[in-house]
Amino acid sequence: MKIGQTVRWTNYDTAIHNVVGSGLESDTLQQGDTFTFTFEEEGTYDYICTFHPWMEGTVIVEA
Ligand SMILES: [Cu+2]
Repeated sequence: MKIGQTVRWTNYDTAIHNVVGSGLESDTLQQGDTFTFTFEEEGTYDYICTFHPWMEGTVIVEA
């Protein structure tokens, strides 16, 4: 991604999930809920779902 771009996470699952780590901290996402975050700094952002810590992701932001 480029600096200034936004990611939107949407929970399509019936289970609850969230997005936590590297400065990201969503509320608990019920089915149909979304979480958006605009990345203003270069870097590698690793995150997990704290309810299911094996669910992990990475966003890489470049200038
Ligand atoms: Cu989860």
